[in-house]
Amino acid sequence: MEIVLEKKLVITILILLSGLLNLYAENGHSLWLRNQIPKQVEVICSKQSETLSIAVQELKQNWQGNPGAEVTLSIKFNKEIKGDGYILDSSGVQANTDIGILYGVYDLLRRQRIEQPTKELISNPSYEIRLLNHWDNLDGTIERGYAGKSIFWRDENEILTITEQDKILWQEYARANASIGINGTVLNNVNSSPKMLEIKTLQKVKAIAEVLRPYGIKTYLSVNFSSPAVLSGLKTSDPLDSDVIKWWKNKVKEIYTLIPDFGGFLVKANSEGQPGPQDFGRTHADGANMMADALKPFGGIVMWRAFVYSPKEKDRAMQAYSEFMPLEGKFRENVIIQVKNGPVDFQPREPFNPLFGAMKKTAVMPELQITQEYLGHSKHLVFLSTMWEEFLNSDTYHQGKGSTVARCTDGSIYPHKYTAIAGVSNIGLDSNWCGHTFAQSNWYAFGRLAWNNNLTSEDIAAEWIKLTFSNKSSISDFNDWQEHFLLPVKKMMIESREAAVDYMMPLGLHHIFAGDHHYGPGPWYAPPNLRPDWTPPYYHRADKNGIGFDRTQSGSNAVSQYHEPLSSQFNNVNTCPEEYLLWFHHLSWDYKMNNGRILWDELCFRYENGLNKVRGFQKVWDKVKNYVDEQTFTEVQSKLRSQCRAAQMWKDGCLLYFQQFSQMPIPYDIERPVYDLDKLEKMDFTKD
Ligand code: BDP
Repeated sequence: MEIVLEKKLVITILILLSGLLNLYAENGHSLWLRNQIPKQVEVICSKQSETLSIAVQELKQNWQGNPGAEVTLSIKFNKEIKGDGYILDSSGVQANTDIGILYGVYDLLRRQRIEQPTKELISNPSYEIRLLNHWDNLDGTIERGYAGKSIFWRDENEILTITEQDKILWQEYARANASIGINGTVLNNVNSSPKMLEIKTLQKVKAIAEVLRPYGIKTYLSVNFSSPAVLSGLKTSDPLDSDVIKWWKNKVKEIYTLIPDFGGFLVKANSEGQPGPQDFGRTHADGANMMADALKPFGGIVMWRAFVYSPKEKDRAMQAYSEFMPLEGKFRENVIIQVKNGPVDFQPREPFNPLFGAMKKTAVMPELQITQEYLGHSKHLVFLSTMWEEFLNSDTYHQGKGSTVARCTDGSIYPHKYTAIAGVSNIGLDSNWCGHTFAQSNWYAFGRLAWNNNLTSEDIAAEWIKLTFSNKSSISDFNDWQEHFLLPVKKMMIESREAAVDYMMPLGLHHIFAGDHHYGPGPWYAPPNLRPDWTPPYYHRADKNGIGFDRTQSGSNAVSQYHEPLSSQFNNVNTCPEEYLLWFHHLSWDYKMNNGRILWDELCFRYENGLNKVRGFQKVWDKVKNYVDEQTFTEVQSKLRSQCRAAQMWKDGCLLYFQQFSQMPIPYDIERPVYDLDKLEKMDFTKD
């Protein structure tokens, strides 16, 4: 008894100390789940399971409500509750499932920490399957990862070496995800190695799955379509070949023997050099259905990606729609077509992919990119929630006004057996998981939106800031903190994506990066041996006459892939929203904008505006020095400096390059460029 008491005392002292130290050093590892000194709570729970024990433990270790309160966790069926949803009321949490209870507990604790009163409420998830996609390779590298190496994979030759430290990290990962409602994870890159399906790799997946399971997280794998041939020496990987069908059936059985709750496969096929059914003269539906049939007896699903394009197509933005619409309705019910938010590729701004809303008879799930491949890696502060909100709220008009992407994918408009949403993860071994403290907000926002696609970015940002930066023990005056920290930081986050669009690719410009790293500016980048659709001039089309990609009826006619009235609206330069102007139109340099400026001048102003915004963010951050721990303060400050340098390079590089075509002066009230174009053209931007 005495020993137990002593232990408790030591732990309390440690927690107290860590609270005090919080302001001075924070490596960000605890994300939005920072320790607080708990108040006492009684938890009543009549059922037992690993998940419920976690729920009880979380309550006891984090309770910030009335001291000595009694909380009941009750699992009883209520038809108002959908899936893993829950009810919060004065007595505690009610749910249909254990994991629903855990989600309710996390919500309850979150509300206590952000001081949001817990009135009686029902919370049901918008999407049934809410997934992170890791683009992690078996050797530990991460495609488009900017926060260190993989938390799952390290060394292909020692795949089965699993340390206690690994397990602790996976558990922390699971807990963070569960706290925001994420319930699935694809453990490896969409450019998948066939070795992923080797038995020893699967044994490692089993070990990971065991750690994730109590937190309600299912594991999924990206698979390589040629696996039967490459891994087992079959003569073909043709999806209609009986040996191939048998191979996948056996493989699936093997997986489920190891991982009984395995989620299913994610497949990138016939895209960017990946193998697929078309290699054998078959369709995407043939390939997806073959796998779906193998998974069906076990309840598994296939997420088949629509990210396809070939150099022969006249407009890359049109290809997903052209290839997939004819297959509409030909997929099994456990196949979901996974579609990136935009028709090209996770650009700072794109209109929504026209497949959303158009595909009715086949389930479609959005794929968002949390890792900032095209938005400044982990160097730029860009809160992506506003971009996702814009996307989810985009009206497709397919079933009349109000047929938003959100409603077309979450089952509100088209009832399908499964609804899902995926986000490409930004997580790595960096101590703060995401490389940039503010990149954690993107992981957080993805989870929150996947749970509730009606949330606003304002609310999500406020929640995240409070959870991440407000340690009650260190804030003496909440009103002061709110005025001088919460509000300015939130404003900066909300404006950050639009700022990035302005300093990188305003007015509908897209994909004008220098090289494959997708970081700095490169409208000039066009090595002669590269596919044209992998070079910026393909997208910006700048010449003496003007700039922009003509996707109108007289151009590529991509506008025709949108439902009316969007199709006509985008087609007509007078009604096309300015943010998509150069996405859909090739316009002369002196085209008159709504505000009376000519296009060239407007472009100059936009770039300048983006840069000035980042300078403003630096000032905002400098002013909050006394409200954050020193480590976070200096790290973010230094990252804002590189973001500012990058914004300057973007502005100078793009304006000086496009000026060669416009032959017009940069307006006098705009700051002169500070970089030379020829230097920028030779620069390796990733080094800064
Ligand atoms: C692009 C990335 C590439 C990915 C590809 C994909 O540059 O690394 O493999 O998307 O989503 O954005 O398959």
